Amino acid sequence: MKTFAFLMAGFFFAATTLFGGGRAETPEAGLYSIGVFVPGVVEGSPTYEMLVAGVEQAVAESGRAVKKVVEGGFNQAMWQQGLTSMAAGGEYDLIVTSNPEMPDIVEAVLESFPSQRFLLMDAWLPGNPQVHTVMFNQREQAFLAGHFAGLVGRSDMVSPREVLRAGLLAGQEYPIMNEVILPAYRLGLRSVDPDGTVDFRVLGNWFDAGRAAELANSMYATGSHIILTIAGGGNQGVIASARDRNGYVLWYDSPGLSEAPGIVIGSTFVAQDRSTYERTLSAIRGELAFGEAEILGVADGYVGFVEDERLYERHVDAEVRRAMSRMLEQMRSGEFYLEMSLR
Ligand code: RBF
Repeated sequence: MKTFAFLMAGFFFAATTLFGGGRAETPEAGLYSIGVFVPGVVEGSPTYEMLVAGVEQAVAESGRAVKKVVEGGFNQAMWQQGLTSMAAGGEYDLIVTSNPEMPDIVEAVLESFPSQRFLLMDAWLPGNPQVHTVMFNQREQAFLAGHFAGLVGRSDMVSPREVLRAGLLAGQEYPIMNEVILPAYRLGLRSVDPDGTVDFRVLGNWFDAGRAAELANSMYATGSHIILTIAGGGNQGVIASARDRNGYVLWYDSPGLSEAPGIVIGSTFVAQDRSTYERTLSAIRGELAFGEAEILGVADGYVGFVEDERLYERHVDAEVRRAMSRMLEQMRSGEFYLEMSLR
């Protein structure tokens, strides 16, 4: 048996040498090659910063992978072309990307390059044998944000008000935003004040901090005590407005309290960095289950609310923190669960 294996190895060696079927003998030969396609730009977008960090960590730990990051820019009409040229080059064992619109684009690219493999974060595409997707339970995440907005609105941290009003600024409208994040944020707010309303505004892009500040000014002026901002680089405009208007800000995807201490007073998070790291490392090791679509939530430890930070203790009333802890505990234990249903 040993002899047979040895002979076979010898044959393949000869075959690749003679017929040139093997890869070129560059110093990188044998390394697992990863392309990261960022639909937007990395800087200022929490989910994309975590995406790149996760891949970097997996590459470093594996010791046998390389990665290249390609920024697709803000013109969404160009994304399919950008991703197609990455697949066409044939140099990537895996392409990693992230956002809920990517499945459609990836399926289109796969029609031309059916052997390309993809890891899609913050996305949902079950049953495609070339693709593994990871979606976070944004219903739970946005509910936590809304619940916190409600608790703050009923605390001594703001002037008393009859009916609560909380802002939500989105970079753009998309199904997960309109059908999951917005309603769940409202549900969370109404778990504290059944009459509470959400002032939902759309920036129209993921970068215009000046316009974001104008929208935030208007939201604070019309009674919102806090704004949940999911607007990429626009988030900085909301912080600037909050500083001027004495308002509060809620951060969404990455722990954000240090973005503006005392102004960003609450932050949900998704472990996009950790989950990207784990899945990328599995892919490098040949262990990732392609064809599978995961949904990760609070009970799994991949969605949460930042509690363990000095800034949180310093700037948020103890009563609010206690109520928030109780809610989180119920969600972690599975006693309270919000389903993330998807098309
Ligand atoms: N989030 C960002 O922080 N920056 C972006 O540039 C960005 N671009 C997006 C583009 C599209 C088409 C969609 C659907 C979402 C985008 N998001 C962006 C939102 C992000 O993927 C995620 O849904 C939110 O961060 C909420 O978790």
